[in-house]
Amino acid sequence: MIFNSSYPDVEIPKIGIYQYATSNKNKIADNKVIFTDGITDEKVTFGELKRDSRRFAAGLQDKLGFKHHDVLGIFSPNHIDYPIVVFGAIAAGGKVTTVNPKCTASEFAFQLVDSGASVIIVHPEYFNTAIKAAKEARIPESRIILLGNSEVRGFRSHRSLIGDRESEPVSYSPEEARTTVAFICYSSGTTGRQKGVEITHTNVVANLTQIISLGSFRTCNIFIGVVPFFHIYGITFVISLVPVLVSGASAVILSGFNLTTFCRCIQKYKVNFIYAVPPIILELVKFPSIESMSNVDTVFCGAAPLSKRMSDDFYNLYKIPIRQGYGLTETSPLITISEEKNIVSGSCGVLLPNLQVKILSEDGQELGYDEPGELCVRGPNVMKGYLNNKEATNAMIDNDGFLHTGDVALIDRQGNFFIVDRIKELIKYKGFQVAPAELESILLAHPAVLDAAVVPYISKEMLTEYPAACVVLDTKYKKTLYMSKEIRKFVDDKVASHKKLRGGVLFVDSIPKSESGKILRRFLKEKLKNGDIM
Ligand code: 4UU
Repeated sequence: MIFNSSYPDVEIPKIGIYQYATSNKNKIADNKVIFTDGITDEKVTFGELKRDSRRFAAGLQDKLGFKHHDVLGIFSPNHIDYPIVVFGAIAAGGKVTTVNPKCTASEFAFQLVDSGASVIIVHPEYFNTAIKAAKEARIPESRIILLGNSEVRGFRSHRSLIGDRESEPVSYSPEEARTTVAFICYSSGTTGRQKGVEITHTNVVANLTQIISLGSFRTCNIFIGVVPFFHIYGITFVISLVPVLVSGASAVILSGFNLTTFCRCIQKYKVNFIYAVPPIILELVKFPSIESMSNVDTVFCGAAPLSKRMSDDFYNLYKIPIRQGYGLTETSPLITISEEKNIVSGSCGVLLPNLQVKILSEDGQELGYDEPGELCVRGPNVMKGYLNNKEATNAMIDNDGFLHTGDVALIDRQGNFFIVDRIKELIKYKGFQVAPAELESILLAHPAVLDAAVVPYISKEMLTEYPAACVVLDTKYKKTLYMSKEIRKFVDDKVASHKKLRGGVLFVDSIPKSESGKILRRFLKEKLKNGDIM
């Protein structure tokens, strides 16, 4: 059966992201502060966001020849100027590819080349990596721009591009909004390596309209934005769209999570709405800080599984129920959300309006209520496709327009969704994606490794998954702790921090595979539970 949202469909404005975000339906004053840097207390008002993003768009056009459909890559932790850069590129009619600042130079270069980026905006701290990546991606150094004020070795800052001219933001017809790509985010989807997810203007506008239509954000006025802006969670939620759209809202921005700073900011800025991922919830449970949470009425958690037990422990301590959201980069991002007045512990909520879902059994039959199966979803927030990869797009979106999520879900008769398992290869370390295929190809390049598979080691204690390698060693080598360390170092030196083999190495005699050569990961996951991991 097909499950429909219990909410009536809402009308999705068929306009560009910039027009939607600045349409100012809520009559927000230009001098209203919408972003505050939680460390430096620097502020950006609604008027400044509009003015500086238009001026930055003009700078990109006049000084770098940035044109409609050009791609800008941003390589930075959360920063008060991040939204201005993103809105500027969008106002100029460009696309934005957001890059995890922890990426190595090669990983960054891959994303630059794959997305076709022609301009790099980099946080000064990550400048050296950007220089190397630009060289590898053959992007001239003159197109590397530093985020903020500082100018290093003659490289321009993005603020120096902000002159007096304000560019008129590019606007789109309904058809153009539907088909024009605004963001190219990277995700491995259900299988293989990272791929560029093409997210259109309508995808983003649709998802925000779907979420806002539930009225959930009515009472919330101060958000804290620690979820990374490069990730789809950060892009659509914290990068100003929600704060701007919701009357009177503002967001406190932090560049990373540190429990003490986080709690201090919540108290200082009287934050009432927290966006979190499960590891943040875990920290708040392990090291309770009841006092700092006195203004908080909403805690929102997503991007990875949160157990019922952890939700309940949190509630018992703070008396705040956790609202969950579930989604994918490929669905721009949200599919389900817990209703404000009906939060079911352990559930990731109910289906957003305008969405339809089917639950499929292993042999492709449509299932009913209370029957777990693969969740497939159709609606206006489903991505356009994977960039230059028709095959991967067709493998994920079926002929009826349903996107196959690779997650196993169960829907109860009240319409509550529960994510019970994941059948795709993807590993989520603290909400960050790790694609096993990428680590496997590195492992196979090690002279001692005959075959390898990477699977998640589930740490109940840390509430996350660690990438662990199952390795078949060449008989010339010994299965020792030394060998395991050597293999880990071999991989860890080549990848961003969240991809490191924190789950260790398990030496096995063979990698079980199906007749078609697919790694039987479930079997290896079981093996890890009892194996002698080194
Ligand atoms: C169990 O993680 C995301 C997007 C998350 C998101 C965004 C905005 C959550 C709440 C929100 O408000 O995207 P990706 O592409 O990095 O990873 C997608 C995968 C899913 O397929 C699923 O396996 O991350 C897992 N996931 C979850 N699992 C995401 N949310 C949840 C969840 N419970 N609540």
